[in-house]
Amino acid sequence: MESDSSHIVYILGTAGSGKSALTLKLSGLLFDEGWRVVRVNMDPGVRQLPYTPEVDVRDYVNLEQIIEQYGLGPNGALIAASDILVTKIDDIKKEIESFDADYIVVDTVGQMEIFAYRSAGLLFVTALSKNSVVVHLIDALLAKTPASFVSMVLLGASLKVRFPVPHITVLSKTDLISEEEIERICRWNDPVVLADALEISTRGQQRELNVTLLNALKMQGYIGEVIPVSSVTMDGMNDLAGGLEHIFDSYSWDPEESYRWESE
Ligand SMILES: Nc1nc2c(ncn2[C@@H]2O[C@H](COP(=O)(O)OP(=O)(O)OP(=O)(O)O)[C@@H](O)[C@H]2O)c(=O)[nH]1
Ligand SMILES: [Mg+2]
Repeated sequence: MESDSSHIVYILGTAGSGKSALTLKLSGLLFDEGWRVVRVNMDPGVRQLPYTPEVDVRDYVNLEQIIEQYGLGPNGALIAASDILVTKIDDIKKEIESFDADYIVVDTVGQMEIFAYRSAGLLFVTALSKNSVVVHLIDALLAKTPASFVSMVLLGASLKVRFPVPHITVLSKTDLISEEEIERICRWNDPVVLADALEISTRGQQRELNVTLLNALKMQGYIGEVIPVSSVTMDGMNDLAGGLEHIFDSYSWDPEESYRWESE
């Protein structure tokens, strides 16, 4: 792995999909492997975290104060906070860089759309490092049927459109479902298997829409490997760390072309 720049791992996923727990466990594993790791909390509204972040956006923006000052509700305040954070990117970047870490694991805000679809998230990804990977968590409990799996893959595709960096898809919280269910969901990365499953489990307009979407996702290469991971049992955590290392080892950066990743 190159040592001249840090590798940034953005953990994204729907609310409660296990982002913070994965931040704790993945960074712990990377640390045990001998890497210098920094954990960044990007959620200005979080009250409790399962880890103590080395860099914390709550040091840069005070959500309670924003709520009081502007009379905003919690979501409006989060949006305002993310806009304020944009003005502090340089300071946050400096703080992160001061650790001279190999890996920077970024735990993003619970309301995924705030990081994913507002300008702040993209500005951070662009500003922080050339070597970035998005880890998209699909909550195992939300992906048990073929149609719900397609919905989650679509969400992942919209993240790929938004963040032109390599992505890894993780099926999170796998300890909450059976081995058979894990295997079945992971096999759906084969569009033929998924199409068969949709054929059986959906009907009418829902089936038509799902199959059309599936074909589009397949054509664009948006359906790929899913790594099953549990932050409770640590099952799959080594596979995730290995997947990250593999991507970072073959990462190439061309400032002329924005982000680009050349696979081997
Ligand atoms: N069984 C099980 N529970 C998990 C796992 N990962 C997280 N959890 C639990 O799921 C809940 C949400 O986990 P978090 O890590 O806070 O999820 P999050 O995506 O950071 O949540 P928000 O930031 O609020 O969106 C907590 O009660 C965790 O203990 C897992 O792998 N297995
Ligand atoms: Mg969280």
